[in-house]
Amino acid sequence: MNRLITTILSALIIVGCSQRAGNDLLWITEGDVHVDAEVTVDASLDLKNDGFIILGGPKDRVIKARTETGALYGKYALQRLERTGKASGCLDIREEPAYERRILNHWDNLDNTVERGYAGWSIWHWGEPVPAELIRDYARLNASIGINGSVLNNVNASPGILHPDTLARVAQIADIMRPYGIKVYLSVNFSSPAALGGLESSDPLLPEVQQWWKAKTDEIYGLIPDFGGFLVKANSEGLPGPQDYGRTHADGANMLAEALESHGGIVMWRAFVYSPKSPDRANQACEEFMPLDGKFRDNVLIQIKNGPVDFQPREPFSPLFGRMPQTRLMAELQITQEYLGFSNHLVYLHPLFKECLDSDTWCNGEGSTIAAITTGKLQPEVYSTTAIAGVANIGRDANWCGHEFAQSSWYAFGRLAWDPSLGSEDIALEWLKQTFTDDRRFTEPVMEMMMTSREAAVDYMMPLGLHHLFAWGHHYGPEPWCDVEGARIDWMPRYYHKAGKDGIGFDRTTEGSGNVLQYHEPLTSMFNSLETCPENLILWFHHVPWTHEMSSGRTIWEEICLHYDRGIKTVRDYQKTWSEMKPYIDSERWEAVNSKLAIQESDARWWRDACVQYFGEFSGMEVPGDVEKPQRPLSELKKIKLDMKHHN
Ligand code: GCV
Repeated sequence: MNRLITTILSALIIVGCSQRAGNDLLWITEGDVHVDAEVTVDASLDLKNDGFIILGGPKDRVIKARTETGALYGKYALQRLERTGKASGCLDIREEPAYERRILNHWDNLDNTVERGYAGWSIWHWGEPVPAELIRDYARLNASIGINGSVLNNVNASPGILHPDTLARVAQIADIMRPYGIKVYLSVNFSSPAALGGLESSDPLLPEVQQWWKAKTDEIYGLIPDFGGFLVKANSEGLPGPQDYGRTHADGANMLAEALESHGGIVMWRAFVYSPKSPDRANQACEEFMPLDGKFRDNVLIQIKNGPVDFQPREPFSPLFGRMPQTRLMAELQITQEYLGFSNHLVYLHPLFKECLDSDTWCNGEGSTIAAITTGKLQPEVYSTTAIAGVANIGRDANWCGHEFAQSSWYAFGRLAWDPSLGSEDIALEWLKQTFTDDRRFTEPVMEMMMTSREAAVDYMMPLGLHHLFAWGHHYGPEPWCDVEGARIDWMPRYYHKAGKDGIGFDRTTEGSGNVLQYHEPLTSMFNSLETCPENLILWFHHVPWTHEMSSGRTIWEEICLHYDRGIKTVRDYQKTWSEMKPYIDSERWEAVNSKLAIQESDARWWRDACVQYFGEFSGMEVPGDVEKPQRPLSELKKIKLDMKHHN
């Protein structure tokens, strides 16, 4: 299938809208009344941001909005209702987005590789003719789920992104996306004044550096009047930042914020930092950022990954969310499956995203969830703007995301950013009906697969709070034994599980790294005590003997074995279910998913074989009789070298 046709099919698949094809894809632009409704745009309407109202029955349907983009969202919403069989009666709907800025972060490089991207080259086609149709389709897909911002390039940013030639290209992309309500943002390299501008330093307190950023920002707004702002990764993983000059994150962020302020732009300053000297990586963001609370300008948001380490299959929420009450915070979720089997594994991520946003930080008593904090509900006076980011899983692959079901996590991110209270099941069903069929013989069993898939991945990769058992670098398969010669201690996976003859798990209690103290009560006490710590995080917070008795009455060793076994069996159940789904969808997509499930099942066994045998050597205990035994010897598994570069 050629790219154009598959692009169109995919577009129809995700938004589930018009059945028309070809250039008709532009049906949703202003003036095109595809939905059977009277559309009114009235700036005086009492609606927040790009909200909308849908009223009336099928014969007298009305969509009202304050903005053109709001009207567009109303049309998409009505089409979604039509396609999912919910538009037959009289509607009385009023929707306003929970977050003002709903942003995809692309980790795309100017050489068209995508860091942690598993769906092919960058869709921006840097250095090649602008793929206008492709970008239009991308924009339309995003608009259909309410996404209104795209950071085009990798947070590991090349100074070259701010070169005038590149900016001209960025402006072309912005022009294509504007009719769909999507603003363009850029990741910037903190040393750009020196690296690109030829200045001697990039010290944020030097007037010439401030002037350089101001001039550069003015240049960008000259080309892109609605430019969204900058995303910055600074003093993290070797990238430059204000600390190189003895300055703070606040000094750096505020300098950029000042340059953007008069244009209405924002700075999203990432809290993903860790210093090799600090004993617990999970402590480091709080240690570095808490002292800066209240010191950031109004147009700065601190962008925090959902967990304190790095997008693991399960982490507790990052305690930083509850520790900066005077600062605007936003969550960074990862849609691309860096630690979840790339685009080979079927893992529907809405449950993971929702687990984070629903987490109660207790920073202001019960109900201080991450959603309540970051949507500004808890402290409206602090939140002059609100935002949420998802690291994109999009590339040039015909199906956009590498796995047919990986689209569902892109879709889910957009729906969640619009309304974090929506349930995982509702979104999965919506997506299935629009993407495949509304035949219940298909949607019911397949939704069950989607709904259990995140937990299955946790089971067969890193159950019970285990984390970062990957080889350094590729983050695909298991290497709990991984020691990188000369590597810094905190990059060694053994550092994270601490398995030894005495037991397993990372002691983050008050007797250990003290990480529990970064949470508010009653969470500190709950995580600190072995009796009350949730078992699905036990090895995150505690180091326990192999014989530690779990609530099931079994030992932790037995539970580890059982979880790996359960993960494999769940994937086998998916294979069985999927084999029965053939009659309901086209053979091409059926085959594609089927072959990926075979990889997933084999990978799940690989994880089990590696982890159970490796940990078994420490525990000295036998695999329980009621689980399948590991198959491939450890010596063989240790020889597996994945041919994958750090980038892509
Ligand atoms: C973009 C992890 C990933 C890196 C990523 C980094 C980050 O370390 O492995 O690829 O870099 O997080 O989020 O900045």
